[in-house]
Amino acid sequence: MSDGSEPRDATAAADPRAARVSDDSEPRDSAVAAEANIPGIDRARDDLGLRPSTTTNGPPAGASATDTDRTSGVAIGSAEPETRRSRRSRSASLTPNPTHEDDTMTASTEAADLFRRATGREPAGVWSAPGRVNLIGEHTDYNDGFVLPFAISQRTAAAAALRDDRVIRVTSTFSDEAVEASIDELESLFPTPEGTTPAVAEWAAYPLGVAWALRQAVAADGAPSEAFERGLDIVFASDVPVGAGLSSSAALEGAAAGALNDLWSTGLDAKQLARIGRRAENEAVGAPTGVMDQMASMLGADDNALFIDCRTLDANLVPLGAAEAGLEVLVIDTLVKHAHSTGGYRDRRDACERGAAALGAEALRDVAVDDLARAAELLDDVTFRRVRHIVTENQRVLDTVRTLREHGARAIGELLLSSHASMRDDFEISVPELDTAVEAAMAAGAVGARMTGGGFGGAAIALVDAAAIARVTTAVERAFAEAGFTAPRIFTVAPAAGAHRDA
Ligand code: GAF
Repeated sequence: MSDGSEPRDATAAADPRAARVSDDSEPRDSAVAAEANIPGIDRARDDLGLRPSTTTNGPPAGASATDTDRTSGVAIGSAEPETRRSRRSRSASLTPNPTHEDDTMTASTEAADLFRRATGREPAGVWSAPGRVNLIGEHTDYNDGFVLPFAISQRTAAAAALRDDRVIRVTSTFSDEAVEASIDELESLFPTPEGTTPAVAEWAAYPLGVAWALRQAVAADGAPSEAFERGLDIVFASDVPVGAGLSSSAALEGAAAGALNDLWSTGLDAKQLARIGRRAENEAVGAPTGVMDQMASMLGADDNALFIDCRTLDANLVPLGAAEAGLEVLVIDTLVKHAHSTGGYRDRRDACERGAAALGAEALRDVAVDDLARAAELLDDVTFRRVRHIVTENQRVLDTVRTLREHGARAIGELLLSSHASMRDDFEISVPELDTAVEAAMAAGAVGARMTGGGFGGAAIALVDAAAIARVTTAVERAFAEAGFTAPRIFTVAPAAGAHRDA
């Protein structure tokens, strides 16, 4: 819930973009885009031979797992739905437990264990989805641009089973309250009106929002199964840090989507579930994000980054090759919390839309580096710098994909650094802690470093020689101490598998 841990900015109340955000969750037809005046950036993308891909579309989440249990629903508690908004149910007396109780526990085993304690029965299955690190391509996703994230091993798990009634009851290790809503109430709970907070506890707006968006997506074709009319108990546990820029929100959405898709037998594929997760985040939680995080969480794969064209949703695996190059990816979590439902993220999105409109472009994806001279004449200074970040960042993503393929991970350091400078100076989404992390890591010998994620806090990444991890870690810790910052949390990550059914 990197986006949901803090109250939303009331100053965004008048933002008229709710409908547009919803529209954006539908990818545009790549054939249409290709016919219309293919700008240079699209030719560059094509030169990489990266479209379209069918290889990463993915099976329905959990397709390889055993059959869904449709018989285990046992009514628990009174579970009578209330009639108006805010369905915080009685306290489940469960202590928040952000870390696993012992070393052998994973988010998956912890969710299953908590499910048994909360419901007194066995879960029908456990589904999990990872957080992500974005290697490069920041704020380009909602500009129809390019991104290169990878899924990480930290995951959120959902242990779930159908119920005999129509109540969806969600419980988690990050809240001591279970939240429940009837299937029939979802339409009155969502979408969350612009400028207001969700009608349910914000963490619960993610899974209940996914249930709402998923039902909207499939209901047009009629109920796909008898199970679709049944409620569920879903219990979440997670080891994705919240507010660290590692997309705990997409992990929560992905775990919920996997469980609901299997137990309701809706048969959606990974990309469809990614779009449903994004819709939940945009319209149920109220964070105007792009689709990168959900795509990375659903489609990530071991050892690979995922090159995504956010206009078409074409996605191609790109080997990161860090280990082959003797490198590791270090995450430096500044512990400065951010929330994308608050003003800064919306403000950047507004500026991008303003810039695209002034330049007569459908989206900034359609503006090329060569167009920047004209943009400088047309736009005010701030809008121009926002535009320049997006335009150059799109190019950097393409350059990074090419460089990884042709020269390996050790050669992308300069691109990471340029990306950070662009976010610091042009997009202005860095904070002193992130700049200190990048500078200290580089001074201690990192190959490259940049902030990752939406900015205004969260984490930086550094590409570091495996043998230099301790040195760089110590140098960053020392720099934080000297600056009087809270000590950061530093750990390594590697590309890991996307969402799947665990049990
Ligand atoms: C957050 C959002 F959720 C993404 O959609 C993306 O815009 C990112 O910030 C910035 O690249 O993670």
